[in-house]
Amino acid sequence: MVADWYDGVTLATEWRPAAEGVASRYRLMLTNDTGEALRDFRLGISGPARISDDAELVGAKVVTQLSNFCELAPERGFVLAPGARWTIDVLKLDYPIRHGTDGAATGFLILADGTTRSLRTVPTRREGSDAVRKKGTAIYEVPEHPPVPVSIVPWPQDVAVSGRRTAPAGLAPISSAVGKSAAAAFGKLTEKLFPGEGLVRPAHEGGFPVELSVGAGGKEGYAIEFSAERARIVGETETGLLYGLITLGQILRGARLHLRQFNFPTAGRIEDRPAMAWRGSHLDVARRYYARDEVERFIAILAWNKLNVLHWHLSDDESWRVEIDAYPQLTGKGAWRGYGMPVPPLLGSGPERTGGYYSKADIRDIVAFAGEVGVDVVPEIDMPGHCYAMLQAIPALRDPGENAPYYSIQSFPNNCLNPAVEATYGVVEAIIDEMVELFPSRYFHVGADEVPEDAWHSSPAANKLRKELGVTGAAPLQARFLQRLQTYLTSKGKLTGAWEEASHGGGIDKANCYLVGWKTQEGSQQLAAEGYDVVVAPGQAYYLDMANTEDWHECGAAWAGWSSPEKAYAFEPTAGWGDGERSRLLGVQACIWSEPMTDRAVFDRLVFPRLSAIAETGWSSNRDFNRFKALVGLMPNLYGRYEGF
Ligand code: TNX
Repeated sequence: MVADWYDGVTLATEWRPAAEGVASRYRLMLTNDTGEALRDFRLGISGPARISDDAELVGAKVVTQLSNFCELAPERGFVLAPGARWTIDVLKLDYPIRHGTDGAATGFLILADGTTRSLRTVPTRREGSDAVRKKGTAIYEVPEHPPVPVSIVPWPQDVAVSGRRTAPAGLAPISSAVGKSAAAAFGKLTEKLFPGEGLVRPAHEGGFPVELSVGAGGKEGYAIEFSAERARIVGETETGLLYGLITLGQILRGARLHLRQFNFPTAGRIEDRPAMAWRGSHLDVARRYYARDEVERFIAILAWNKLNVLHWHLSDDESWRVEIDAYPQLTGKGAWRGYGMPVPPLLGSGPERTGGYYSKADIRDIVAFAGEVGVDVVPEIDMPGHCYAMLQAIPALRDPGENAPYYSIQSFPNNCLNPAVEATYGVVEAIIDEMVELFPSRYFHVGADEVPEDAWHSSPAANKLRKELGVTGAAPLQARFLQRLQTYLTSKGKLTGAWEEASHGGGIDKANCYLVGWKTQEGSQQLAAEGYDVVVAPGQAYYLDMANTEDWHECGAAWAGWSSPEKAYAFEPTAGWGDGERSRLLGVQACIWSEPMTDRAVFDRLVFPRLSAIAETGWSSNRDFNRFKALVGLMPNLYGRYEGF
């Protein structure tokens, strides 16, 4: 009989930080309350913290390890008696645990016959602290006396409104040929974001008439004129008109939900246009899979923040997420993780097969919806680094002569496409061919980040190429690889996007690319000085996987520090840049890396309201945190999880 393992066996983990004279210690405790003795088993864990194979362990030994997946075995013949506890002390981790979400999120038993049993795994505790992990978006209460009469995020360029009327029940956009798609897009947006609120309603249900008309405004600008009986939005494009409707929708929600604090104006004007052209958010769907519905709601949230780019991180070491007809194994093997599978459980995924991918039909729908709401979807296939899942799916792309490992920063062995293996180009070009059919964006992002310095060091093919080129190390080979990809993408009419490391080892053609600066603000400035078009997204301020504060009980990562909403808001993307450098700025972007998002409430805590803080930097020429704080509580989050719920 199989005991009720899930309830009966518990994995608890505890972190003791290093202090004077005391080394750090990561302790794993497995308790058996099944009433049966457990024997012949091993423990599997996954969660961001990594136990390296050279870690000093007391109470267990490492059987296998891959990045943050680890299989631990007790001594031979070990029996965990009913009521007993097995304690494992790990005395060396690759990096200290700074927040609870760094610890093991999933534990499971591996039995002698190779089958697995999930365990109850309790959140990692810090020794001496019983603080409960914070989850859900922090609450931003609307103050009794907000500093502005209308609720709009990001704040417009010029607000000169007056008068006050009871908030109308809903908006009734009146579109002729003009504004038809803006009105339809606004309907879809409000349905997704605020179902049941009836923000759009026809005249016979009391909808407030909103005329949509053509006029100057630029690509995304608009003006709204208020009168007691109607509002008129003037825009040059459907996106401008949609942005006008969004502004009006925000004003309406504020006035309706907080009638004492906010107004619905009866006179005056709002004039608005964005400060920056590129206002993006990156979303890593490789570390964690987000279903189509989640991605679409996320896109709707971007639009509600007047963000206009989704940088969609579709592949990484941990998975491959795009259906490619020519290589079905990419998703067949690469989209899934599980015990005994080509990609093991990672980052808290359990022993069971989990994952998913976007079919071509899904992608077409997502991209079409994004287009309707003014969001350009820039796909990213991360190459040549971060390719463990891809190489597990297509092992023929490895150099068969390569006989020694190198490790990525996340500790994946030999995870880079090899620039000296000619077959690589055929595969990558076939992938690009299929993807350019799906993504109409002018841009295609090819990754280029975090290739280890010693990548391909034991590959005879790579060493031969190095010799021919008279170069050493990985960077020049990576640059060559990227240059070939860029030439191919250019032939397809695409501009190449990449992370900042694409500038290393000789770089790529500056005329047909943009780079995302992620390490530091000065690094972005340097790229601009070198003549690259730049999107600024430094880890210290714009990485929404970093925790909101230093506190243990805040969720999130810590390698780039922490960033409160206020800090993200206050960040000046081009502080200290000269005019020439500024002319290279495309804009700003939030980066949502998913390693810590073991739980959707963690997502809501990490992403909101910082996403809106970055949106306001991208849009507004007039920033004020006090105003932002008073208004941002009205902005939607992805899962409806708020602190305390
Ligand atoms: C660095 S930023 C990475 C990602 C990680 C991220 C976590 C970048 C281009 N590479 O692979 O997910 O840090 O913050």
